[in-house]
Amino acid sequence: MTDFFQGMAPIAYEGPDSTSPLAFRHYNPDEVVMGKRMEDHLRFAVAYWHSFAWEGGDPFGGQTFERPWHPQDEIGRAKVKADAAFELFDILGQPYFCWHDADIRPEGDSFAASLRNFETIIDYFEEKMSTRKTRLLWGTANMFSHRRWMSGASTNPDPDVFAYSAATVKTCMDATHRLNGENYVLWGGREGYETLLNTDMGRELDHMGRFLNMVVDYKHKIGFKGAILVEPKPQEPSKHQYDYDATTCYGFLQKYGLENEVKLNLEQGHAILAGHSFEHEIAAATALGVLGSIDMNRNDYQSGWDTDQFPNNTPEVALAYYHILKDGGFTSGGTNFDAKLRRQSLDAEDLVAAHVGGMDICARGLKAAAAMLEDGGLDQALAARYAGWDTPEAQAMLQGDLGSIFEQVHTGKVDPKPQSGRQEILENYVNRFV
Ligand code: XLS
Ligand code: NI
Ligand code: NI
Repeated sequence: MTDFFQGMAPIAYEGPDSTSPLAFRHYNPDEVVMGKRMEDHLRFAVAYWHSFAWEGGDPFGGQTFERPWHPQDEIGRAKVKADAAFELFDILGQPYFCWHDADIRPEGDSFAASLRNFETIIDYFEEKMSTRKTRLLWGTANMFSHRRWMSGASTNPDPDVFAYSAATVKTCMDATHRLNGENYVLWGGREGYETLLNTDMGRELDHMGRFLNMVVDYKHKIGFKGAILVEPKPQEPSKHQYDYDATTCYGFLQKYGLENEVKLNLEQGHAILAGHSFEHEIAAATALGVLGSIDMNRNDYQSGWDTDQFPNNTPEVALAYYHILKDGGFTSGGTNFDAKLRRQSLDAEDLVAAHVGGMDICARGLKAAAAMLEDGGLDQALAARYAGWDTPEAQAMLQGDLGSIFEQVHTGKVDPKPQSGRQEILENYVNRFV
């Protein structure tokens, strides 16, 4: 036991009228929504990097947090950090967590030394997980913070860095497999460029495609049953990242023969950076059959950065879950809070309250999404809007060619009559539920 959370009690569901700052008003794990427990729908995860590794710095100033596990350069303190992390998991009762190798272990002075530290902590996690219900949603490798990755990981012009990346991902996949992780994620923060003047884009994409094929081969070799997920983001830290957004990723996966092997981990803030909405990214991934998991957070709409704030906008979250539920809900994926405190939020209580609020917003969004689906209003509107395609003539046209279609139109058998898209009516409809 650390004294970081000062013996805080597990958070309980108290219902919408509760005025307690540390109670769930909407997240009731056992409540059944569309035939499934809320906990099993939402599959919440705490992100180790934001909640335990990040020290409160920003581009203009350093550390603001003072935690019992700082400085994070020593294995004993990495264990204290793990103790505190599992205390938070117990307080929140969320079923999952996620990590990067670099979040959980101190960097050693060689690859082998870092790996020893990593394995020590994986052992420590395994022991803690053996007495709890906490599970691993996904593991990943941090191949963007250390200076060796400054010019990319698998897309680095230096083959030695490609090799170091392959070895690193192997160790992270091994550890994820050992802890029964349900997915393995690759986010390529430095897989992109700062300037095209020094970048051979075609070669870098080929290397990235080859690398991802090696990852998939290794998954099968070790019998890892989880999903391999790529996380799109258009920029930051690189000026341009190759995994720009969902549809760009899909094109990449297709080119390298991976569209049936790899799915996407979509993040709210990354969607916004790409000039999309979160529901756009989810709808695109479901249309292409590659929805894997989500990183839930929100961006500040004024700053233009990936501010990774905890979600607090029910309508946005409701539309995201609407598309997820419509797709059948998560299988191996879940809702990872890739979200961090503001750097002035110094206290342990802030960390707990941030997750409680985020979990509640997601629960509200999920309930609203389920109510919309059960009511069926949006589905009916879609069916009505596309009803013209239900006729045999319209279906036959899809098998036809430009010439035969021309004949139909030219002889006057076809005469388009514009109809309302009913956008405001549909927006009003959604507002009844959120
Ligand atoms: C950064 C990404 C990162 C990934 C995991 O913007 O969201 O946190 O989720 O590497
Ligand atoms: Ni992010
Ligand atoms: Ni993320």
